[in-house]
Amino acid sequence: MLELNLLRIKFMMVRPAIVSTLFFLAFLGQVFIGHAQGQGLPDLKLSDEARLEWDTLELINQKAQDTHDLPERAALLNEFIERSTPFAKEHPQNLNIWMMRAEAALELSKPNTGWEAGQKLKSLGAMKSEDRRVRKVMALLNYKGWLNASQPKRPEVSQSWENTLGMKFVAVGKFHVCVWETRLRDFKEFFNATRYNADSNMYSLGSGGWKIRGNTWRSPGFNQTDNHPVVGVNWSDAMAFCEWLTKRERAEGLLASNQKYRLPTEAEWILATGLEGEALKKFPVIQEGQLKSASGNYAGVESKEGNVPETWDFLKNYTDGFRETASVGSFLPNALGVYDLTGNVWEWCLDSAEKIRDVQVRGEPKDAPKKSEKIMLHAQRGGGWATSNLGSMPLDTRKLEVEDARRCDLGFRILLETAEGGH
Ligand SMILES: [Ca+2]
Repeated sequence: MLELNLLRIKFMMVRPAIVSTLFFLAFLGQVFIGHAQGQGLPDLKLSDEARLEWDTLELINQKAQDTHDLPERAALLNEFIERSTPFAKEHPQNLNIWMMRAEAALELSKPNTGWEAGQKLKSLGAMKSEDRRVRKVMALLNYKGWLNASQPKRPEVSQSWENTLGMKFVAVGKFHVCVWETRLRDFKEFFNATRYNADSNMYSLGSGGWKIRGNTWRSPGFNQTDNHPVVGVNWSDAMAFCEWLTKRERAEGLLASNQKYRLPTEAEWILATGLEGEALKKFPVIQEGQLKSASGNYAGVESKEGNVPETWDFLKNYTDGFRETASVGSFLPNALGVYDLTGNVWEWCLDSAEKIRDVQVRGEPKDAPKKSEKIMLHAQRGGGWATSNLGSMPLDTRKLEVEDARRCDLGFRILLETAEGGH
């Protein structure tokens, strides 16, 4: 009996501790759940309509957090940013909305949205907050350089520019040209955002020569890192990439309405070489039938070790060390700071040319008269890793091909155009 009483006394003594522990755990749970749902931060009283809109926005955001499908997540976060814009404008004192916009902007790499959210969060005292989530967001905005006092700049004439994909551009006259060929990482961003299908009819090299082997830009028949140039994309794929990127950066307010990405014309491509006239014929330097060393990534001796036919033609006295593509910028840039205009991958240009070709009428015997048809060709410049013909290397040479051609030595470079007018 005494023992039982003692136990009871002990229990009486520890009971307050148990109760307070339970309260504490419940409190932690609230905080945790609150954070997981994007809440847990001070909020202002909202009208019924605004509350409903807030719940809807939170639902979209939560759906984004719940999905593991990256393009779907990006689409939902984009939808969240778009839909929350009027709410944020009407409730500028609402810390929650700016936190969620900042987080979405960080994930989607949207500097303008991130900059705006950062400014609002600062004015709402976020710099002094002890909340870990707020501190983390502020640190990330700071790390990205989005907390600076001035708004992110648009590309300006004669100044270099880096876009939201981290593609670097130099100013050449009135336009900006990308210093690199479009990288695999850039095209992946496009694919992830749009699920654009560029998968069919790609010609790749193998022991039987150039054939359609079911390879794609993701898997061109050799290894590529994210910094290698994308290959196996046709003219329309390149144009679609430019259109997507223009739309994305205009929506961000980074491009003016008169600025857009596109393929360079051949004339613009030549301007990017920094050379003109006869000088174009003399570059890359070929002396006594041999290519000067370190001229670029062409089909040197190393290319023979790749997946190529036995009769593979290669440059017997040239070795550049890259069996297939080289990561962009592996060779020295030209005087304007542009890389790989000689070699690595052929680059699509905007220019087109019509051609009449004779085709056999289906079902007719081989010696029957052929039918003439008009086809549209597009220009390519620069030579590639599979090029061994010295005649097609000089900067003034062009190659014409149908727009749906996809090859494992063919990619593209983009430029940013600024037309007259606009705002
Ligand atoms: Ca090579």
